[in-house]
Amino acid sequence: MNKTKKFLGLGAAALLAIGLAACADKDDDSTGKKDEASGGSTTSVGEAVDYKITGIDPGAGIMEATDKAIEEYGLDKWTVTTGSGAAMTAALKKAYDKEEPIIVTGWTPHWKFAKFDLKYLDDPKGVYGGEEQIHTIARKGLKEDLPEAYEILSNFHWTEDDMGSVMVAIQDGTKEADAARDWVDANADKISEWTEGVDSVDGDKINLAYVAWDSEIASHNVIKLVLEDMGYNVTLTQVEAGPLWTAIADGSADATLAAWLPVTHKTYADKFEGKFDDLGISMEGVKIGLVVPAYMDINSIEDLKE
Ligand code: PBE
Repeated sequence: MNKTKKFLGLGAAALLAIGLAACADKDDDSTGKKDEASGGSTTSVGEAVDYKITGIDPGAGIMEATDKAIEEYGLDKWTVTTGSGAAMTAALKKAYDKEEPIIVTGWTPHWKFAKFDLKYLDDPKGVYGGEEQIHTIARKGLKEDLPEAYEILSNFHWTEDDMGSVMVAIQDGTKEADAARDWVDANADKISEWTEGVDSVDGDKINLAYVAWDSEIASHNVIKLVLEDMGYNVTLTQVEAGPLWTAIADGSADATLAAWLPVTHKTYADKFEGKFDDLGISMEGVKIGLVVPAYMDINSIEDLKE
């Protein structure tokens, strides 16, 4: 089942309606690649976006994959800009509101699919992998030092709709902690599955590290509350992706919910092999790739060569 569609369908019907209404207004000519038959000058997608893919933070796995895509698809004129998840979505919104072409490094789950009508570019060479999974990883020794937290973190799993509802609430202006609290309060049954039979503790400290990607902001704020409700004193430490994996490997952070595998963070997982515990999968069927507004008339990464 197409997870993006599922997220749209179940997660944010009202937002989708707004998205579709906006979409119906789109002018077919504003595709970034003018129709040759219309007699106008032909602008390639590359020319229209100055041969730039709008990227995120340099340590993200999707940035490494995009460098590889540029090489493997022979996109010699192209570069990927660096920034952040927030800068990428701001650029996407700006272009979308003006129906201008833009190509971003994108991933699912993400609220942008609920707010904008977007599509992934096909990746026939499979550079971005297929279905990815989000793993929870911890430092060596956490199991012995904080066994209750280790068990809760191992049990933690949720769906794209769960994460989507937290992400959309944050995007709509709810404070991160409040959006997480609302979800936790509404999902006591799920949380009791993760905590069932686990003893509560008395203020033990745990340090969770994460990167400021919208998906990970949502998951870490939720698990923080779950662990706090079990008696933990939780610190969330925001870092870049490289330092995140290093912190787990050297033990300066206890755990993270931000490990995307098998492709996205393969370089980090290989580099630190044997230096972290994989506590399992919290979400299946996630995805990374190049994402464009649906009004652009390109469908494949190969179309960027033109
Ligand atoms: N992301 C979100 C991350 C993993 C989670 C896709 C931006 C990355 O590319 O490393």
